[in-house]
Amino acid sequence: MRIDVVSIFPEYLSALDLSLIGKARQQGLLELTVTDLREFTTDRHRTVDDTPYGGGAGMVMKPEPWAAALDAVRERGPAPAADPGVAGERPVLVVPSPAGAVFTQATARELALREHLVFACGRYEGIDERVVDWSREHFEVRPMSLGDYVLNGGEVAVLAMVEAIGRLVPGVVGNPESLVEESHADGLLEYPVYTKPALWRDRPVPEVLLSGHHGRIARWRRDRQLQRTAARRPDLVASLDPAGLDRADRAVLAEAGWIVSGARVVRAGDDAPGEPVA
Ligand code: 6GU
Repeated sequence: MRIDVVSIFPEYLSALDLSLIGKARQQGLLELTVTDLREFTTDRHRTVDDTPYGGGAGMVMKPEPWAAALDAVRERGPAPAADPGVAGERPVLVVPSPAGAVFTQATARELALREHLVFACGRYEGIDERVVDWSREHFEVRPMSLGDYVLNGGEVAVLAMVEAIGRLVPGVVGNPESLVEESHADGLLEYPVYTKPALWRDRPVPEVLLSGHHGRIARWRRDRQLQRTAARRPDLVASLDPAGLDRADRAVLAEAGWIVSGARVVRAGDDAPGEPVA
């Protein structure tokens, strides 16, 4: 996979030299290039922003440097792959913005399958919208947000997105099994984990985990996932597919105040008995 990041603060992205992602780059699993947007300015002051048409606070990123930078990145992109499944596919242009669609584990899984990802880090009030429109001629454009809060620019969001995507690229995470049992893998939060010592500051590790009984351990972990998700992320519980819930799952959810009604999981009391049952 090839990843390009365009930013006026390339040093921000130096964290991608470290840890798992840094190692994947050294191993050639990920090819990552950070490009300084100011290299594509033409004036003496290397200007990347200007005042907004229509007035208002803040500055807007000018279109010309962005177009030149994105042209350069596109030309440096991977040659059409030998695999007919990816040959000829357009690069993805991720535009980090609090006004984007929310970036989820499903987004990370989807983007991990792509050949070439380009991240356009905006600063100030954002990039002139015409850059985004024009980019659709050459890229699959994906405005993406980390969540409902505002950062000063896209760089920190790109660090998060590249890490979430990069670890799903085959070979980047040493033991692929660790990707199966983690938070969001199956729409639930991860179960709590423990290590030695078995007794620490008067607190024992839950006994079942020392039992060696794999079936009971799996059930205990599943129960904790369901309880934790119900307590912390009711939005995720409401998105569960009842087809994936066995009797024991349903009992745990009922204890937490959630019942299966037709094809949905709903808060007990919110079920609509008049509705047709799927
Ligand atoms: Cl992707 N960018 C910015 N600037 N702020 C954000 C964000 C992205 N996601 C949440 N807040």
